[in-house]
Amino acid sequence: MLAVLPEELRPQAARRLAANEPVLRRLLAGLYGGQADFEGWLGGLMASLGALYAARPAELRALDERRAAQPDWFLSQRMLGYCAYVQNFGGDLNGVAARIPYLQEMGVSYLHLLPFLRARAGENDGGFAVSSFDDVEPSLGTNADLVSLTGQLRAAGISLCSDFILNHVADDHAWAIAAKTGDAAARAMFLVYPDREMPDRYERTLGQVFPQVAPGNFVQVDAMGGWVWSTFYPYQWDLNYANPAVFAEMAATMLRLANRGIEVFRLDSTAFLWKREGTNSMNQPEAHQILQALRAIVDIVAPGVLLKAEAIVPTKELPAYLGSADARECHIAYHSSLMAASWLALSEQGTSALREVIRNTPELPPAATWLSYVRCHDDIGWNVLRAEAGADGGDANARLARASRFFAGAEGSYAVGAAFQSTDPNAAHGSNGSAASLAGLEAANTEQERELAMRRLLLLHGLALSFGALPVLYMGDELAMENDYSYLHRPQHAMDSRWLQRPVLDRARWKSRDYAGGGGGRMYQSLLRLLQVRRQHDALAANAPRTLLADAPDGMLALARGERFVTLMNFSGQPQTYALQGQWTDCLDGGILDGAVTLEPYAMHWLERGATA
Ligand code: OTU
Repeated sequence: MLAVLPEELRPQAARRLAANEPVLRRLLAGLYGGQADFEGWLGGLMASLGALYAARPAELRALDERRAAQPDWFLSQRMLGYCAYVQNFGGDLNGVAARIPYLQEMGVSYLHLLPFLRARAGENDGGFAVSSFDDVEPSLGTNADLVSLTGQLRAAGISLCSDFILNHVADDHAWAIAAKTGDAAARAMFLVYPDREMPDRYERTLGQVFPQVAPGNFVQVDAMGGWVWSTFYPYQWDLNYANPAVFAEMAATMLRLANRGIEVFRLDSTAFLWKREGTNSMNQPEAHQILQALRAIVDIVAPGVLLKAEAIVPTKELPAYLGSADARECHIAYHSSLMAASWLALSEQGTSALREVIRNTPELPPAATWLSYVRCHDDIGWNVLRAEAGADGGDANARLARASRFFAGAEGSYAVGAAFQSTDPNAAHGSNGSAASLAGLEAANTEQERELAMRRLLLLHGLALSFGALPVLYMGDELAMENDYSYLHRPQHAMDSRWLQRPVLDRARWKSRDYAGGGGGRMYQSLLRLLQVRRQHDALAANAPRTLLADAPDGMLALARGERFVTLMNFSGQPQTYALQGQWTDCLDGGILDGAVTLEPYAMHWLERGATA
């Protein structure tokens, strides 16, 4: 690798190699050491990494050095994420650049743009079926627009996060096209079986992500002469990571994107990277080894880049994605259990499962954090909560199915949403709908109902913002945007109710966001206040200590952040009382509290010790 680098980069590269190459070699030997000519393959990989190192723009290399010197830079309470579809937020990449002042108004320092690389023609799962990782989707802009956007964002103190969909490619990706024409090397990038024997054996223990619209995990493809592994939609073909060529190609692909200025990669569907008969082929040890190898590569070539694991898996499986002090993996991981449990708590008006999730959330290694969120482009998946929902000895499935019905608006609930991928009212898969609609704003008829819905929205955001994580807002939620039903008229989307929560930014709401009287402005102004207070308190940093206060009533969640900061959250429709020790100041309204404090339905307090106002 050093040989392909220019002289002036060699000392730095030598240092990084000394620190990371032994780890990388061990991991790759574990995965691929049995292959013919492993050493030759590894040499080729290192040379390709060297070329990408040499091609890394100077500005990004400088960023790498700054961040390597301060590896916990992203744990600050001043970090705030925002997630949007390019087309819905700005129309195209240049339109997103034009919205940078809006992002700055909120204090955003991290922007996750949902898939914007060239997507499959026709249906493409909202861009999650990628046909070329090296080109921007033409309807969203050009590669030059991407480089320009990353530069403008960086100048504004905002890191661009891009999905890196490494588990699968579209069936019109160059590899898939070549495989269909009989190219053996391309075929080996995928998992192909001539008949149903192996698929049937695997299926015995596999789950299903989209049981309704894409049942099964294999698709019959005549041009391939058999069955192709496709965990998600049939046009999303899983890559075969047992083939070292897949690893080498995908590692280089990621670094080419990094060299365009992408600073964070959302590693999509990481749990599925390795298949093993007799298991659900999720969270396999090899999947972690692949991620750790990618991390070692990033630490050598682009240490300013962050890796974020999207693994929607049970709480106990999550910490592994953040590695340990001596096995570095991803820097960030979605805490989908915390997110789902906060909605469950609303539906139950009780926090027992949410507390169980928090108890199951371990301390993290240094320079790693959870990602907290209220909503995202996907459904609220209930299955991740099975352990916590059954912890009281009850029927977890029945409990989660109840939540699913609640958010579909059944049983007199205030929510307007849809159950996802399940027609069985006694089974739980996921729930769709925008935060505002699920929290009751769409169904609200009276000022009182609107007030309660607004409080629920702020409560969930308050938890995400005060938990100790990198919080990410989902576009539209800051303006309390409601469900978008237009997908029902688009044949390629009509069967996938996740489109309920993928609206185009409402210009009218956006324009009147300063006017606290309207629905959008009221949410926006209250949220801005929370964001402002959060930035001021280093007790709210991702890595500052967190304690669950066990003496709060079941309808409430009380979290201490260090000795001087407490958040009290009422998840129920009844007033709840909590006995404070000593004097506290409400950071949101300046009020002084002492002794027993009663929270109105769905109310929240962020308290700082002492009378500091
Ligand atoms: C991810 O999601 C993406 O976020 C989805 O938008 C994509 O459809 C999918 O991958 C395929 O690329 O299981 O851990 O239940 O939570 O599909 C990865 C729906 C996933 C999603 C699920 C998910």
